[in-house]
Amino acid sequence: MAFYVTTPIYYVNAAPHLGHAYSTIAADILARHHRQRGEEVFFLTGTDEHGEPVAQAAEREGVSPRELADRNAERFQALMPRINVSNDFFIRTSDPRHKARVQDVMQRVHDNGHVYKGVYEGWYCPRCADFKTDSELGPGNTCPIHQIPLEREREENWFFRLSTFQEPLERLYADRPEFVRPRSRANEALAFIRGGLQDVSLSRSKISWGVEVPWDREHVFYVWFDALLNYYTALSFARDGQDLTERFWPATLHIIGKDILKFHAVFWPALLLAADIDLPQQELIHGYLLMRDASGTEHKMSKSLGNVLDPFEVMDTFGTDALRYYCFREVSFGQDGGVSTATFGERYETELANEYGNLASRTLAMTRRYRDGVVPDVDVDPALVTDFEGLVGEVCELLDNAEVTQALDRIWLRVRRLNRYVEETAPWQLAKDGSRAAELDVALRSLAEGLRSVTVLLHPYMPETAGKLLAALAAEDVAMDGAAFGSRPGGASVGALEPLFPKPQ
Ligand code: ME8
Repeated sequence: MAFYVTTPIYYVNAAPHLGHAYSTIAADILARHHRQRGEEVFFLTGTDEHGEPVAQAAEREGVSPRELADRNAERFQALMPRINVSNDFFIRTSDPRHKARVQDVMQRVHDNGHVYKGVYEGWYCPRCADFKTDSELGPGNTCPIHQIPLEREREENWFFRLSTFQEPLERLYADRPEFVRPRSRANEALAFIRGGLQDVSLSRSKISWGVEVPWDREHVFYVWFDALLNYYTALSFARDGQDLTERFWPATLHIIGKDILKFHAVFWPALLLAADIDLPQQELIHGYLLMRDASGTEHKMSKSLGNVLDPFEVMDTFGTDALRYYCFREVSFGQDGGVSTATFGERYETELANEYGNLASRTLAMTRRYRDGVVPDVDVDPALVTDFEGLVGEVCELLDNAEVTQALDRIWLRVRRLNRYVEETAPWQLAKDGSRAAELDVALRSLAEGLRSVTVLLHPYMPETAGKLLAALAAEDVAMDGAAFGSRPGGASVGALEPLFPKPQ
């Protein structure tokens, strides 16, 4: 089985923020989960470096587009280990190997008869790098996303015959209702398609920062065509001397935010059809993280609004895993939802430090105190077996549907179950009564095994924490086929463990 997951490639016109971290961590959770299942995984992220958004930002900062791209691409590259994502490659669209491959594919689109020369006249938002139809304009000919007045553009361009793909795209959505998820987003894309597709500009002649059109060197490709193709081109050069296209194309899953639905759900499949390339299996459209201010009002996260929850600050103080956990626990993946330092603090303390961290430290401490650090080699408690029954299957099924939050919620129910089990069995009472040694054995063994099982399942969400805890439990294997409660024998010697989620200094 091959699992190929991608994130959007991020514009290098600004520094990375929480929104970028969010999409990338989501992809990482799925990549790690599929590796646990023994699948062959390829996980791609990277930067989108051409086009007006970057050229204009460079001009504002008085540097060349390449300088700006290099500077910010480095920051995005540095983000990846910082948020502990396990991407297999980082693509930069300024890479000459990407450019060459884009030219090959686009030449094919041209030779297949999907391209013609025409004149574009209309509204263009340089921040979106998007041509707006009249129905997409805000009041006073503004961009509804960036709230800036739009420029009227007139230019001779190469056009892509998007209009001829109306019927094939409608058929795609009818035949493959799961192509875009959630369903509400598929419906949105379909409504756009049914509204009538107009041909789109494929090139620009006013800017030179881009991939040259091979049949007309005065033009560069419109940045979105160059950008979308990254998902395909990367496979041809991500590994020196190897072409991974055969093995991993079509992609299993593109993860994107709702802002770029139209490009992925309309342009991208049309472009692939035009180039005779297989379509990806699925696109998962997630919502927006919004900033909740002190009054409880939610705002779009935006650099210009200055209300961005700084992921670096959170990670410096509380650790990377706490951020990873919080984002997917607090906001149901797929929906929009508010994040704030206040709700972060609450979840850190009650869920991570108390429910999970304390469960871990108590279990290990009691095993050391009452059984010299050896997990008793007895059967686990049948009561817990029932409560854990089917959990691994449920988590796999939910994550097959990219239900990242729901899967986490199911796991967390068991974390809470284990906490109740500590209270119910009260091992410190059993330890006082020699005649109840067998009961104490079962309780300690069940707690250690329960903790191991939930931690294997939590590994994709909190890889660093899971690593530490599983090492202390002397059970480092995170393979999914050993994740089920009761599937590993007792008898391990447990080690020491520093508090997993300490109070911040
Ligand atoms: O659009 N909440 O790049 P971009 C959640 N280069 N996710 C968010 C977010 C938020 N508040 N803000 C941003 C581009 N994102 C193009 C993509 S792909 C071929 C080219 C995430 O830097 C989300 O995934 O503007 C969104 O789609 C993406 O960042 C946009 O990143």
